[in-house]
Amino acid sequence: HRTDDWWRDAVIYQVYPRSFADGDGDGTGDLAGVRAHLSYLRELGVDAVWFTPWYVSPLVDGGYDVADYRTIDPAFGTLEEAEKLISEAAEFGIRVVVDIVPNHVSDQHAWFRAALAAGPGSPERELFHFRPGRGEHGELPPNNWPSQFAGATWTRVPDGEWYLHLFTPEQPDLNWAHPAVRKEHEDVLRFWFERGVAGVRIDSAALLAKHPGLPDFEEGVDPHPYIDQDEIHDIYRSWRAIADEYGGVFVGEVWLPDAERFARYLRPDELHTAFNFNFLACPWDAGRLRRTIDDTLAEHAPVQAPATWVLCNHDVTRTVTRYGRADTGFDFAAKAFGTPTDLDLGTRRARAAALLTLALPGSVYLYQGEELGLPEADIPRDRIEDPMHFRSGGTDPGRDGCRVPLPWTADAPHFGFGSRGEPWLPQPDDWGRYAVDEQLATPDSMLALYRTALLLRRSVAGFGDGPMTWLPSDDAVLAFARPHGLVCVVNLAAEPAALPPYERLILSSGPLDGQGRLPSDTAVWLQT
Ligand code: TEU
Repeated sequence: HRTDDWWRDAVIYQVYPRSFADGDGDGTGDLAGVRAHLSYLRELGVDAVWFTPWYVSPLVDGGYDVADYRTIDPAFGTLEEAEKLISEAAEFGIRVVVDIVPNHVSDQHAWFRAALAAGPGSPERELFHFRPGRGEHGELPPNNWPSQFAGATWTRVPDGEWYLHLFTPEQPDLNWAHPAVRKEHEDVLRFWFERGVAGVRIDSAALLAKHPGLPDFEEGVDPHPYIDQDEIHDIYRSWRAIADEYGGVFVGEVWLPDAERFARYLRPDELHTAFNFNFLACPWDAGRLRRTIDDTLAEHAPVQAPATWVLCNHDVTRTVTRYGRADTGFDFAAKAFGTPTDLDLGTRRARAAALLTLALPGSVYLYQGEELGLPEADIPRDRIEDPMHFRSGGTDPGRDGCRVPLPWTADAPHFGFGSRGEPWLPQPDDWGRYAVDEQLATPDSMLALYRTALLLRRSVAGFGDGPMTWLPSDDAVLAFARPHGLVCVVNLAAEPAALPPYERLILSSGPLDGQGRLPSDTAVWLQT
Protein backbone atom coordinates (compact mmCIF):
# COMPACT_ATOMS: atom_id res chain seq x y z
CA HIS A 1 0.00 0.00 0.00
CA ARG A 2 1.00 3.64 -0.35
CA THR A 3 3.98 4.41 1.84
CA ASP A 4 2.45 7.62 3.17
CA ASP A 5 -0.49 5.56 4.44
CA TRP A 6 1.67 3.05 6.29
CA TRP A 7 0.23 4.06 9.66
CA ARG A 8 -3.35 3.14 8.80
CA ASP A 9 -2.72 -0.54 9.45
CA ALA A 10 0.77 -0.61 10.96
CA VAL A 11 1.89 -2.85 13.79
CA ILE A 12 3.83 -0.58 16.12
CA TYR A 13 6.09 -2.11 18.75
CA GLN A 14 6.49 -0.17 21.98
CA VAL A 15 10.02 -0.10 23.36
CA TYR A 16 10.50 0.93 26.97
CA PRO A 17 14.22 1.70 26.54
CA ARG A 18 15.16 1.19 30.17
CA SER A 19 14.01 -2.44 30.04
CA PHE A 20 14.47 -3.62 26.45
CA ALA A 21 18.18 -4.54 26.29
CA ASP A 22 21.26 -3.28 28.10
CA GLY A 23 24.08 -2.73 25.61
CA ASP A 24 26.70 -1.32 27.97
CA GLY A 25 26.07 -3.71 30.84
CA ASP A 26 25.21 -1.20 33.56
CA GLY A 27 21.82 -2.71 34.39
CA THR A 28 19.79 -0.11 32.48
CA GLY A 29 18.56 -0.72 28.96
CA ASP A 30 19.85 1.67 26.32
CA LEU A 31 19.96 2.57 22.63
CA ALA A 32 22.97 0.30 22.07
CA GLY A 33 20.77 -2.55 23.28
CA VAL A 34 18.04 -1.61 20.83
CA ARG A 35 20.51 -1.32 17.95
CA ALA A 36 21.83 -4.79 18.75
CA HIS A 37 18.32 -6.23 18.47
CA LEU A 38 16.97 -4.50 15.36
CA SER A 39 17.08 -7.80 13.48
CA TYR A 40 14.88 -9.31 16.20
CA LEU A 41 12.30 -6.60 15.52
CA ARG A 42 12.52 -7.10 11.79
CA GLU A 43 12.05 -10.85 12.16
CA LEU A 44 9.17 -10.26 14.51
CA GLY A 45 7.62 -8.35 11.63
CA VAL A 46 6.70 -4.97 13.07
CA ASP A 47 6.40 -1.82 10.95
CA ALA A 48 7.52 0.76 13.47
CA VAL A 49 8.90 1.19 16.95
CA TRP A 50 7.59 3.72 19.44
CA PHE A 51 10.11 4.68 22.09
CA THR A 52 8.76 5.83 25.43
CA PRO A 53 10.72 8.95 26.48
CA TRP A 54 14.47 8.67 25.97
CA TYR A 55 15.26 12.27 26.85
CA VAL A 56 17.34 13.62 29.74
CA SER A 57 15.29 12.94 32.83
CA PRO A 58 15.69 12.36 36.56
CA LEU A 59 13.46 9.30 35.88
CA VAL A 60 11.09 10.09 38.72
CA ASP A 61 8.24 8.95 36.45
CA GLY A 62 10.10 6.58 34.13
CA GLY A 63 11.19 9.37 31.79
CA TYR A 64 7.83 11.16 31.62
CA ASP A 65 9.56 13.87 33.61
CA VAL A 66 11.61 15.41 30.81
CA ALA A 67 14.43 17.83 31.63
CA ASP A 68 15.50 18.43 28.02
CA TYR A 69 13.45 17.39 25.00
CA ARG A 70 16.39 17.67 22.59
CA THR A 71 18.96 15.51 24.38
CA ILE A 72 19.05 11.76 24.98
CA ASP A 73 19.48 10.73 28.59
CA PRO A 74 23.14 9.70 29.04
CA ALA A 75 21.94 6.45 30.64
CA PHE A 76 20.40 5.58 27.25
CA GLY A 77 23.00 7.04 24.88
CA THR A 78 23.56 10.16 22.81
CA LEU A 79 21.70 12.12 20.18
CA GLU A 80 24.17 10.85 17.55
CA GLU A 81 23.28 7.31 18.57
CA ALA A 82 19.57 8.06 18.31
CA GLU A 83 20.16 9.40 14.81
CA LYS A 84 22.09 6.25 13.91
CA LEU A 85 19.33 4.12 15.37
CA ILE A 86 16.72 5.95 13.28
CA SER A 87 18.66 5.38 10.06
CA GLU A 88 19.59 1.77 10.89
CA ALA A 89 15.97 1.02 11.71
CA ALA A 90 14.99 2.48 8.33
CA GLU A 91 17.38 0.02 6.65
CA PHE A 92 15.46 -2.75 8.40
CA GLY A 93 12.20 -1.28 7.14
CA ILE A 94 11.25 -0.06 10.60
CA ARG A 95 9.99 3.46 11.28
CA VAL A 96 10.58 5.31 14.53
CA VAL A 97 7.97 7.03 16.65
CA VAL A 98 9.07 9.26 19.54
CA ASP A 99 7.13 10.20 22.64
CA ILE A 100 6.47 13.88 23.35
CA VAL A 101 5.37 14.93 26.84
CA PRO A 102 3.75 18.35 26.44
CA ASN A 103 1.58 18.56 29.54
CA HIS A 104 4.43 18.91 32.00
CA VAL A 105 8.20 19.06 32.33
CA SER A 106 10.61 17.77 34.95
CA ASP A 107 11.22 20.06 37.90
CA GLN A 108 14.85 19.89 36.69
CA HIS A 109 13.93 21.43 33.31
CA ALA A 110 15.69 24.80 32.78
CA TRP A 111 12.34 26.60 32.57
CA PHE A 112 11.13 25.39 35.93
CA ARG A 113 14.42 26.07 37.67
CA ALA A 114 14.37 29.59 36.26
CA ALA A 115 10.77 30.02 37.38
CA LEU A 116 11.62 28.99 40.93
CA ALA A 117 14.59 31.35 41.04
CA ALA A 118 12.77 34.30 39.47
CA GLY A 119 10.02 34.38 42.10
CA PRO A 120 6.38 35.51 42.20
CA GLY A 121 5.14 37.81 39.45
CA SER A 122 8.04 37.01 37.11
CA PRO A 123 7.55 36.20 33.43
CA GLU A 124 9.35 32.88 34.08
CA ARG A 125 6.52 31.79 36.38
CA GLU A 126 3.93 32.47 33.69
CA LEU A 127 5.14 29.42 31.77
CA PHE A 128 3.66 27.31 34.57
CA HIS A 129 0.59 27.56 36.79
CA PHE A 130 1.87 29.39 39.87
CA ARG A 131 -0.78 30.81 42.21
CA PRO A 132 -1.05 32.16 45.72
CA GLY A 133 -2.76 29.75 48.10
CA ARG A 134 -6.16 30.04 49.68
CA GLY A 135 -6.79 30.46 53.39
CA GLU A 136 -5.74 33.30 55.68
CA HIS A 137 -2.05 32.74 55.10
CA GLY A 138 -2.20 31.11 51.68
CA GLU A 139 -1.68 27.80 53.41
CA LEU A 140 -4.34 25.99 51.36
CA PRO A 141 -3.92 24.89 47.74
CA PRO A 142 -5.41 27.25 45.10
CA ASN A 143 -8.08 24.74 44.04
CA ASN A 144 -9.34 21.21 44.69
CA TRP A 145 -8.30 19.53 41.47
CA PRO A 146 -7.95 15.76 41.66
CA SER A 147 -4.65 14.22 40.60
CA GLN A 148 -4.14 11.87 37.65
CA PHE A 149 -2.14 9.81 40.12
CA ALA A 150 -3.20 9.66 43.77
CA GLY A 151 -2.15 12.59 45.97
CA ALA A 152 -1.98 16.37 45.75
CA THR A 153 -1.97 18.45 42.56
CA TRP A 154 -0.40 21.54 44.14
CA THR A 155 2.95 21.99 45.83
CA ARG A 156 4.02 25.09 47.76
CA VAL A 157 7.42 26.63 47.16
CA PRO A 158 9.43 28.49 49.85
CA ASP A 159 8.27 31.97 48.75
CA GLY A 160 4.67 30.91 49.45
CA GLU A 161 3.32 30.37 45.94
CA TRP A 162 1.91 27.05 44.80
CA TYR A 163 2.40 25.33 41.44
CA LEU A 164 0.11 22.90 39.67
CA HIS A 165 1.11 19.32 38.81
CA LEU A 166 -1.50 16.83 37.63
CA PHE A 167 1.04 14.05 38.21
CA THR A 168 3.94 14.12 40.71
CA PRO A 169 5.42 17.31 42.23
CA GLU A 170 8.48 16.62 40.05
CA GLN A 171 6.25 17.13 36.95
CA PRO A 172 5.04 20.77 36.97
CA ASP A 173 2.30 21.45 34.40
CA LEU A 174 3.05 23.91 31.63
CA ASN A 175 0.75 26.84 30.94
CA TRP A 176 -0.54 26.11 27.45
CA ALA A 177 -2.20 29.52 27.19
CA HIS A 178 1.31 30.99 26.94
CA PRO A 179 2.65 31.51 23.39
CA ALA A 180 6.20 30.54 24.37
CA VAL A 181 5.00 27.11 25.48
CA ARG A 182 3.36 26.56 22.12
CA LYS A 183 6.35 27.83 20.20
CA GLU A 184 8.77 25.61 22.12
CA HIS A 185 6.80 22.45 21.42
CA GLU A 186 6.43 23.29 17.76
CA ASP A 187 10.21 23.62 17.63
CA VAL A 188 10.65 20.30 19.44
CA LEU A 189 8.36 18.59 16.94
CA ARG A 190 10.40 19.97 14.06
CA PHE A 191 13.60 18.95 15.82
CA TRP A 192 12.56 15.28 15.83
CA PHE A 193 10.87 15.28 12.41
CA GLU A 194 14.12 16.76 11.01
CA ARG A 195 15.91 13.74 12.43
CA GLY A 196 13.78 11.36 10.46
CA VAL A 197 11.17 10.17 12.92
CA ALA A 198 7.97 9.03 11.24
CA GLY A 199 5.61 9.69 14.09
CA VAL A 200 5.03 11.20 17.49
CA ARG A 201 3.08 9.83 20.42
CA ILE A 202 1.51 12.62 22.44
CA ASP A 203 1.50 11.95 26.17
CA SER A 204 -1.57 12.85 28.25
CA ALA A 205 -2.96 14.48 25.12
CA ALA A 206 -6.33 15.52 26.58
CA LEU A 207 -4.92 17.36 29.59
CA LEU A 208 -2.87 20.25 28.17
CA ALA A 209 -5.45 23.06 28.22
CA LYS A 210 -6.75 24.20 31.60
CA HIS A 211 -9.96 26.12 32.24
CA PRO A 212 -9.00 29.82 32.60
CA GLY A 213 -9.13 30.87 36.21
CA LEU A 214 -8.54 27.28 37.34
CA PRO A 215 -11.97 26.90 38.99
CA ASP A 216 -12.66 24.14 41.49
CA PHE A 217 -13.60 20.73 40.17
CA GLU A 218 -17.21 19.75 40.87
CA GLU A 219 -18.24 16.14 40.52
CA GLY A 220 -20.62 15.65 37.62
CA VAL A 221 -20.33 19.25 36.38
CA ASP A 222 -19.24 19.69 32.77
CA PRO A 223 -16.86 20.65 31.41
CA HIS A 224 -14.14 19.16 33.58
CA PRO A 225 -11.69 21.99 34.41
CA TYR A 226 -8.68 20.26 32.91
CA ILE A 227 -9.72 17.15 30.95
CA ASP A 228 -10.63 17.69 27.31
CA GLN A 229 -10.97 21.48 27.23
CA ASP A 230 -12.11 22.79 23.83
CA GLU A 231 -8.99 24.97 23.49
CA ILE A 232 -6.85 21.87 23.09
CA HIS A 233 -7.94 21.30 19.50
CA ASP A 234 -6.38 24.53 18.38
CA ILE A 235 -3.00 23.24 19.60
CA TYR A 236 -3.32 20.03 17.59
CA ARG A 237 -4.36 21.89 14.45
CA SER A 238 -1.10 23.79 14.50
CA TRP A 239 0.81 20.58 15.21
CA ARG A 240 -0.88 18.83 12.32
CA ALA A 241 0.32 21.50 9.91
CA ILE A 242 3.89 20.80 11.06
CA ALA A 243 3.51 17.02 10.80
CA ASP A 244 2.12 17.41 7.27
CA GLU A 245 5.25 19.25 6.19
CA TYR A 246 7.27 16.15 7.07
CA GLY A 247 4.76 13.41 6.36
CA GLY A 248 4.80 12.61 10.07
CA VAL A 249 1.89 11.09 11.98
CA PHE A 250 0.51 11.44 15.49
CA VAL A 251 -0.90 9.00 17.96
CA GLY A 252 -2.56 10.68 20.89
CA GLU A 253 -2.81 9.25 24.37
CA VAL A 254 -6.43 10.26 24.79
CA TRP A 255 -8.10 8.54 27.76
CA LEU A 256 -11.69 9.64 27.09
CA PRO A 257 -14.46 7.07 27.35
CA ASP A 258 -16.92 9.35 25.52
CA ALA A 259 -16.88 8.36 21.85
CA GLU A 260 -17.88 11.73 20.45
CA ARG A 261 -15.39 13.71 22.50
CA PHE A 262 -12.68 11.20 21.61
CA ALA A 263 -13.37 11.41 17.88
CA ARG A 264 -12.91 15.19 17.93
CA TYR A 265 -9.16 14.58 18.31
CA LEU A 266 -9.20 12.58 15.09
CA ARG A 267 -10.67 15.20 12.80
CA PRO A 268 -8.76 15.41 9.50
CA ASP A 269 -6.76 18.45 10.56
CA GLU A 270 -5.86 17.09 14.02
CA LEU A 271 -4.35 13.78 15.14
CA HIS A 272 -4.06 10.87 12.72
CA THR A 273 -4.75 8.26 15.39
CA ALA A 274 -5.31 7.85 19.13
CA PHE A 275 -4.97 4.88 21.45
CA ASN A 276 -8.11 2.84 21.89
CA PHE A 277 -8.21 2.40 25.64
CA ASN A 278 -11.81 1.21 25.69
CA PHE A 279 -10.61 -1.94 23.97
CA LEU A 280 -7.67 -2.30 26.36
CA ALA A 281 -9.98 -1.95 29.36
CA CYS A 282 -12.63 -4.32 27.97
CA PRO A 283 -13.10 -7.62 29.84
CA TRP A 284 -12.65 -10.98 28.12
CA ASP A 285 -16.30 -11.31 27.26
CA ALA A 286 -17.70 -11.80 23.77
CA GLY A 287 -20.64 -9.43 24.15
CA ARG A 288 -18.56 -6.66 25.67
CA LEU A 289 -15.81 -7.08 23.07
CA ARG A 290 -18.28 -7.06 20.20
CA ARG A 291 -19.83 -3.86 21.50
CA THR A 292 -16.45 -2.23 22.04
CA ILE A 293 -15.30 -3.15 18.55
CA ASP A 294 -18.56 -1.85 17.02
CA ASP A 295 -18.42 1.38 19.02
CA THR A 296 -14.79 1.88 18.11
CA LEU A 297 -15.40 1.47 14.39
CA ALA A 298 -18.52 3.63 14.55
CA GLU A 299 -16.69 6.49 16.26
CA HIS A 300 -13.78 6.38 13.81
CA ALA A 301 -15.85 6.10 10.63
CA PRO A 302 -17.15 9.69 10.41
CA VAL A 303 -13.66 11.17 10.74
CA GLN A 304 -12.17 8.47 8.50
CA ALA A 305 -9.41 7.73 10.98
CA PRO A 306 -8.19 4.16 11.40
CA ALA A 307 -8.87 2.52 14.75
CA THR A 308 -6.01 1.40 16.95
CA TRP A 309 -6.01 -1.79 19.02
CA VAL A 310 -4.01 -1.94 22.21
CA LEU A 311 -3.85 -4.83 24.67
CA CYS A 312 -1.14 -3.53 26.96
CA ASN A 313 1.38 -0.77 27.59
CA HIS A 314 3.86 0.38 30.24
CA ASP A 315 1.04 1.68 32.48
CA VAL A 316 -1.19 -1.38 32.78
CA THR A 317 -1.16 -4.98 34.01
CA ARG A 318 0.38 -7.46 31.55
CA THR A 319 -2.23 -9.16 29.37
CA VAL A 320 -1.65 -12.79 30.40
CA THR A 321 -2.00 -11.76 34.05
CA ARG A 322 -5.08 -9.65 33.48
CA TYR A 323 -6.85 -12.37 31.50
CA GLY A 324 -5.91 -14.91 34.14
CA ARG A 325 -7.88 -13.10 36.84
CA ALA A 326 -11.54 -13.15 37.76
CA ASP A 327 -11.82 -9.50 36.68
CA THR A 328 -10.35 -9.54 33.18
CA GLY A 329 -10.99 -5.86 32.46
CA PHE A 330 -8.50 -3.14 33.28
CA ASP A 331 -9.14 -0.53 35.91
CA PHE A 332 -6.36 1.58 37.43
CA ALA A 333 -8.31 1.88 40.66
CA ALA A 334 -8.61 -1.90 41.00
CA LYS A 335 -4.88 -2.65 40.98
CA ALA A 336 -3.98 -4.59 44.11
CA PHE A 337 -1.27 -6.81 45.52
CA GLY A 338 -1.79 -10.56 45.54
CA THR A 339 -4.77 -10.93 43.20
CA PRO A 340 -5.25 -14.66 42.42
CA THR A 341 -4.18 -15.39 38.84
CA ASP A 342 -4.37 -18.45 36.57
CA LEU A 343 -1.50 -17.85 34.17
CA ASP A 344 -2.25 -20.84 31.95
CA LEU A 345 -5.76 -19.57 31.34
CA GLY A 346 -4.52 -16.01 30.93
CA THR A 347 -1.90 -17.10 28.41
CA ARG A 348 -4.46 -19.05 26.41
CA ARG A 349 -6.72 -16.01 26.26
CA ALA A 350 -3.83 -13.67 25.47
CA ARG A 351 -2.94 -15.89 22.51
CA ALA A 352 -6.52 -15.73 21.25
CA ALA A 353 -6.60 -11.97 21.89
CA ALA A 354 -3.44 -11.55 19.80
CA LEU A 355 -5.14 -13.11 16.77
CA LEU A 356 -8.32 -11.13 17.39
CA THR A 357 -6.44 -7.84 17.64
CA LEU A 358 -4.28 -8.47 14.61
CA ALA A 359 -7.32 -9.34 12.47
CA LEU A 360 -9.24 -6.12 13.20
CA PRO A 361 -9.19 -3.15 10.81
CA GLY A 362 -6.66 -0.49 11.76
CA SER A 363 -3.28 -0.41 13.46
CA VAL A 364 -2.03 -2.42 16.42
CA TYR A 365 0.29 -1.49 19.29
CA LEU A 366 2.42 -4.27 20.70
CA TYR A 367 4.15 -3.57 24.01
CA GLN A 368 7.58 -5.15 24.43
CA GLY A 369 7.38 -8.53 26.15
CA GLU A 370 3.78 -9.16 25.12
CA GLU A 371 5.15 -11.21 22.21
CA LEU A 372 6.90 -13.33 24.87
CA GLY A 373 3.75 -13.71 26.95
CA LEU A 374 5.43 -12.13 29.96
CA PRO A 375 3.24 -12.04 33.05
CA GLU A 376 3.07 -9.08 35.41
CA ALA A 377 6.04 -9.56 37.78
CA ASP A 378 5.77 -9.28 41.54
CA ILE A 379 8.24 -6.61 42.57
CA PRO A 380 9.52 -6.87 46.16
CA ARG A 381 8.25 -3.83 48.02
CA ASP A 382 11.70 -2.47 48.70
CA ARG A 383 12.50 -2.47 44.98
CA ILE A 384 9.37 -0.65 43.76
CA GLU A 385 10.22 2.61 41.97
CA ASP A 386 6.94 3.78 40.48
CA PRO A 387 5.63 6.99 42.10
CA MET A 388 2.08 5.71 41.61
CA HIS A 389 2.82 3.17 44.35
CA PHE A 390 4.05 5.75 46.84
CA ARG A 391 1.32 8.25 46.07
CA SER A 392 -1.32 5.61 46.77
CA GLY A 393 0.09 5.28 50.27
CA GLY A 394 1.62 1.93 49.33
CA THR A 395 -1.66 0.15 48.53
CA ASP A 396 -1.27 0.18 44.73
CA PRO A 397 1.58 -2.03 43.47
CA GLY A 398 2.29 0.55 40.77
CA ARG A 399 3.38 -0.09 37.20
CA ASP A 400 6.84 -1.63 37.67
CA GLY A 401 5.46 -5.17 37.27
CA CYS A 402 5.01 -4.65 33.52
CA ARG A 403 8.37 -2.87 33.12
CA VAL A 404 10.78 -5.63 34.11
CA PRO A 405 13.86 -6.05 31.88
CA LEU A 406 13.28 -8.53 29.04
CA PRO A 407 14.71 -12.05 29.04
CA TRP A 408 16.70 -12.73 25.87
CA THR A 409 18.71 -15.83 26.75
CA ALA A 410 17.60 -18.49 29.23
CA ASP A 411 21.08 -19.47 30.37
CA ALA A 412 22.90 -16.15 30.60
CA PRO A 413 23.41 -13.72 33.47
CA HIS A 414 20.28 -11.58 33.87
CA PHE A 415 18.69 -13.74 31.16
CA GLY A 416 20.73 -11.94 28.53
CA PHE A 417 19.30 -8.51 29.30
CA GLY A 418 22.79 -7.17 30.00
CA SER A 419 26.17 -8.57 30.84
CA ARG A 420 27.22 -7.24 34.24
CA GLY A 421 25.10 -4.79 36.22
CA GLU A 422 22.10 -5.90 38.25
CA PRO A 423 18.98 -5.01 36.20
CA TRP A 424 17.31 -1.85 37.53
CA LEU A 425 14.22 -3.94 38.39
CA PRO A 426 14.62 -7.53 39.58
CA GLN A 427 13.71 -10.27 37.09
CA PRO A 428 11.66 -13.16 38.51
CA ASP A 429 13.60 -16.42 38.97
CA ASP A 430 11.59 -18.20 36.28
CA TRP A 431 12.11 -15.44 33.67
CA GLY A 432 14.27 -17.86 31.64
CA ARG A 433 11.22 -19.83 30.51
CA TYR A 434 10.07 -16.73 28.63
CA ALA A 435 13.48 -16.03 27.06
CA VAL A 436 13.65 -15.23 23.36
CA ASP A 437 16.10 -18.05 22.59
CA GLU A 438 13.86 -20.63 24.33
CA GLN A 439 10.83 -19.40 22.43
CA LEU A 440 12.59 -19.38 19.07
CA ALA A 441 13.31 -23.06 19.63
CA THR A 442 9.70 -23.86 20.57
CA PRO A 443 7.26 -24.07 17.65
CA ASP A 444 4.15 -23.32 19.73
CA SER A 445 5.63 -20.50 21.82
CA MET A 446 3.96 -17.11 22.13
CA LEU A 447 6.81 -15.60 20.11
CA ALA A 448 6.27 -18.14 17.33
CA LEU A 449 2.56 -17.29 17.31
CA TYR A 450 3.24 -13.57 16.99
CA ARG A 451 5.88 -14.05 14.30
CA THR A 452 3.61 -16.26 12.22
CA ALA A 453 0.61 -13.99 12.69
CA LEU A 454 2.60 -10.89 11.76
CA LEU A 455 4.02 -12.62 8.70
CA LEU A 456 0.51 -13.65 7.61
CA ARG A 457 -0.77 -10.15 8.28
CA ARG A 458 1.87 -8.82 5.91
CA SER A 459 1.61 -11.43 3.20
CA VAL A 460 -2.09 -12.35 3.05
CA ALA A 461 -4.48 -9.92 1.39
CA GLY A 462 -7.45 -8.82 3.47
CA PHE A 463 -5.84 -7.38 6.56
CA GLY A 464 -5.36 -3.68 6.82
CA ASP A 465 -7.78 -0.86 7.24
CA GLY A 466 -10.61 -2.28 5.10
CA PRO A 467 -14.11 -3.21 6.27
CA MET A 468 -15.12 -6.01 8.64
CA THR A 469 -18.43 -7.87 8.73
CA TRP A 470 -19.77 -9.93 11.61
CA LEU A 471 -20.73 -13.47 10.68
CA PRO A 472 -23.61 -15.30 12.36
CA SER A 473 -22.36 -17.06 15.50
CA ASP A 474 -23.27 -18.05 19.05
CA ASP A 475 -23.32 -15.18 21.51
CA ALA A 476 -20.05 -16.21 23.10
CA VAL A 477 -18.26 -16.53 19.76
CA LEU A 478 -16.83 -13.65 17.73
CA ALA A 479 -16.73 -14.40 14.02
CA PHE A 480 -16.02 -11.83 11.35
CA ALA A 481 -14.97 -11.57 7.75
CA ARG A 482 -12.37 -9.26 6.28
CA PRO A 483 -11.73 -8.54 2.59
CA HIS A 484 -10.38 -11.25 0.26
CA GLY A 485 -12.08 -14.11 2.08
CA LEU A 486 -10.28 -13.77 5.35
CA VAL A 487 -12.22 -14.93 8.43
CA CYS A 488 -11.39 -14.71 12.14
CA VAL A 489 -13.24 -16.78 14.75
CA VAL A 490 -12.69 -16.40 18.50
CA ASN A 491 -14.39 -18.76 20.91
CA LEU A 492 -15.03 -17.21 24.33
CA ALA A 493 -17.54 -19.89 25.32
CA ALA A 494 -16.76 -22.67 27.78
CA GLU A 495 -17.77 -25.19 25.07
CA PRO A 496 -16.04 -25.90 21.74
CA ALA A 497 -17.47 -23.99 18.77
CA ALA A 498 -18.20 -25.32 15.29
CA LEU A 499 -16.03 -23.90 12.49
CA PRO A 500 -16.86 -23.30 8.84
CA PRO A 501 -14.90 -25.70 6.59
CA TYR A 502 -12.32 -23.24 5.29
CA GLU A 503 -8.57 -23.46 4.98
CA ARG A 504 -6.91 -22.83 8.33
CA LEU A 505 -4.12 -20.20 8.38
CA ILE A 506 -3.28 -20.11 12.07
CA LEU A 507 -4.71 -21.37 15.34
CA SER A 508 -3.93 -19.63 18.64
CA SER A 509 -3.81 -22.87 20.67
CA GLY A 510 -4.22 -26.35 19.30
CA PRO A 511 -5.51 -28.82 18.56
CA LEU A 512 -9.12 -28.67 17.38
CA ASP A 513 -11.30 -31.28 19.07
CA GLY A 514 -12.20 -34.64 17.48
CA GLN A 515 -15.09 -33.05 15.56
CA GLY A 516 -12.94 -30.23 14.17
CA ARG A 517 -14.38 -27.69 16.62
CA LEU A 518 -12.56 -24.69 18.05
CA PRO A 519 -11.75 -25.13 21.76
CA SER A 520 -12.66 -22.59 24.43
CA ASP A 521 -10.52 -19.40 24.60
CA THR A 522 -9.04 -20.06 21.17
CA ALA A 523 -8.92 -18.03 17.97
CA VAL A 524 -8.37 -19.05 14.37
CA TRP A 525 -7.79 -17.32 11.04
CA LEU A 526 -9.38 -18.97 8.05
CA GLN A 527 -9.16 -18.40 4.30
CA THR A 528 -12.35 -19.02 2.34
O1 TEU B 1 -0.09 8.38 31.13
C1 TEU B 1 -1.17 9.26 31.36
C2 TEU B 1 -1.85 8.88 32.60
O2 TEU B 1 -1.24 8.28 33.45
C3 TEU B 1 -3.25 9.23 32.84
O3 TEU B 1 -3.90 9.39 31.68
C4 TEU B 1 -3.82 8.17 33.73
O4 TEU B 1 -3.25 6.95 33.39
C5 TEU B 1 -5.30 7.99 33.60
O5 TEU B 1 -5.91 9.20 33.66
C6 TEU B 1 -5.84 7.09 34.71
O6 TEU B 1 -5.88 7.75 35.90
C7 TEU B 1 1.07 8.92 30.61
C8 TEU B 1 2.16 7.90 30.57
O7 TEU B 1 1.77 6.82 29.77
C9 TEU B 1 2.52 7.50 31.96
O8 TEU B 1 3.52 6.52 31.98
C10 TEU B 1 2.99 8.73 32.69
O9 TEU B 1 3.23 8.41 34.04
C11 TEU B 1 1.97 9.86 32.62
O10 TEU B 1 1.51 10.07 31.31
C12 TEU B 1 2.59 11.16 33.06
O11 TEU B 1 3.44 11.65 32.09
